[in-house]
Amino acid sequence: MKEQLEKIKSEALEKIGSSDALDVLNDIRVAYLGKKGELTSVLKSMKDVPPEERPSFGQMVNEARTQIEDALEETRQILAKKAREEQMKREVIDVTLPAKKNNTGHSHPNTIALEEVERIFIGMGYEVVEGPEVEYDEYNFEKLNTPKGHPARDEQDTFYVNDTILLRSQTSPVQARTMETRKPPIRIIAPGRVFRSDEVDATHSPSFHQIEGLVIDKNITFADLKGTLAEFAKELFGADTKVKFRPHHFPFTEPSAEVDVSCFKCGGSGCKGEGWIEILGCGMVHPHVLEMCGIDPEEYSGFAFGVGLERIALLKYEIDDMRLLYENDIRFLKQF
Ligand code: 2NL
Repeated sequence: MKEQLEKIKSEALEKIGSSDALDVLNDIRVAYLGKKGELTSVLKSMKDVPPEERPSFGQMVNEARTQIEDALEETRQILAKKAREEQMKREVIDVTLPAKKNNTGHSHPNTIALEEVERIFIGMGYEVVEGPEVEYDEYNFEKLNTPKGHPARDEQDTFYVNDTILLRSQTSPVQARTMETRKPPIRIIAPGRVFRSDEVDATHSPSFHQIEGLVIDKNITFADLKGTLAEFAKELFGADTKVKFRPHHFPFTEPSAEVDVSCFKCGGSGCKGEGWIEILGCGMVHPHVLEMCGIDPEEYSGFAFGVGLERIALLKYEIDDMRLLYENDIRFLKQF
């Protein structure tokens, strides 16, 4: 037994002495001192030792255990120090290297234009309201005086989920919902994504963005509409900008108009066009629309307008193809 103990001890010490890594050292600890370790099994066979020799044998086992433990600890410290030194060498930081470039990204031209339009109308006391992109036919068309079979449905043709649900072709349903749920005075703009069944080209996309505005109060007249949009055009395109109202037709407004601004490049004196650029559509909210949205047309009147966000962005930043706005090429986007 004693010889076996000596053998185990010297074997353990030798292995500890030649171990070169912390995990190897740990394996040695388990192999000798662990629950099923060699030294432990020697203790378990104590019953085979004659009773009178047991105390001295027990003491020997304990001494061997202490020696092995001390050797393990000593080697562990040496190896840990070595590992730390190697790690320090590997992780040297060269403080003289140039800093990594920080790519912070950039606002999209649509976003810049939207924030500009919002800033202008918020300055005039408007509130920004949003609503769902998936809408009921009822809110997108019916309540806006465009019943099934109305010719205006053709140019506003969109994508249908089923007979009653569609992707909104304008943000007017947001205004219809607002009229239904709030009492006038109402002064809101409703920006957001809209959809049309259009082929992609330089000026069309099946998904684009609109900003519509709505004002409802007592005694609102066409003069309020003209003054508001003239002010909007001046703020957006410069103080010298003039506006021209051309009679038009929309199902949801009466009378209706399209608005041109004097070309901010040639000042209205004639550029490659006639010096006027169309920017939006507008009109006095149709009494029937007011009625269908729960507002008494005898008591209240109002105006509404709709502008294409992409159209504003293309004009303002002199971009000649709408598709550039959707390609997400950072070399293009960071120019604005
Ligand atoms: C355009 C210009 C327009 C409206 C949108 C509107 C909304 C309600 C009531 C009345 Cl809830 N009108 N919006 C009015 C005039 C023009 O958009 O070119 N649209 C096709």
